[in-house]
Amino acid sequence: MQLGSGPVLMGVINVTPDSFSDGGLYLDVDAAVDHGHELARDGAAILDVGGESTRPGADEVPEAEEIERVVPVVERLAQASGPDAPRVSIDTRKPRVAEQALQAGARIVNDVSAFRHAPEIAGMVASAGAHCCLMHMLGDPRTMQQDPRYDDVVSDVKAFLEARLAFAAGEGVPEENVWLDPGIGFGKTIDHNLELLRRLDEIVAIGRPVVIGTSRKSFIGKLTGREETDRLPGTIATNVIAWERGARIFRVHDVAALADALKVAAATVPAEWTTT
Ligand code: HH2
Repeated sequence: MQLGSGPVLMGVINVTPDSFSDGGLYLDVDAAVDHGHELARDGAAILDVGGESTRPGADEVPEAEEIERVVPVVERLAQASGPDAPRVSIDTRKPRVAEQALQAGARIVNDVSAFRHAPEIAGMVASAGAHCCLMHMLGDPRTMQQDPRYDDVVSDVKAFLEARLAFAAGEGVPEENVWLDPGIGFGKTIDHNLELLRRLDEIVAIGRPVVIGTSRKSFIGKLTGREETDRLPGTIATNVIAWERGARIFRVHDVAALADALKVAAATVPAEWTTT
């Protein structure tokens, strides 16, 4: 997928009953597909479909249930054609979900475990000629917010992402098909999240496109005192800063607002480096 030099919006479609900010809204296939079309009209180049919440403390969803939730949605969203049709991404850690979503037309696997949960997904991505997003997470969603500690959060996350990039490449995924994500909120305190945003250029220096996901997250709630759906101003601030620090792909719920904000940010501070 050619990224070009501007910001790329990845719209979130949670086909779950329990996601932290929109759980239950898009559990029905038609509602999820309609929402995907709306996000695409608002400017999303990527639609990220997920069937398991990764909020702190969330329980795992059985593989068969996750497949039932997401595959019909992926299939319908992937039918859109034409040069401006959005690419569908599958947000999963599970091999059969990834496999069936790729068969149904997903072109990106967004794995919050960076292929640690199921290393065989790397080979599936390689054979499908798909892209992947590899994200940093300390532990797993059940335990990740229990006293997370790092020597230096940015250096530790950077070393992890370099190692996972090397793993993916070793399994046959071309490096140019790998995107990296520091995993804001995944086993991190407020200070860890802020430090990662402040020093995001160090993660960008790995040389792969960086995905950033701050949308509506709890550190914004803690800083502003706002509930999940009132965190748009904080979401905009963090994404604009991430753009200025070199992030290229922005995983957000509120695509229309972020498209405007990032358009203005990119006109003010153009990307310093481009990669595909
Ligand atoms: N955040 C969430 C889920 N998937 N993937 C990437 N690459 N980066 C992220 O920051 C990221 C992600 C959590 O947000 P959401 O999907 O809205 O919530 P939930 O996990 O409760 O469904």
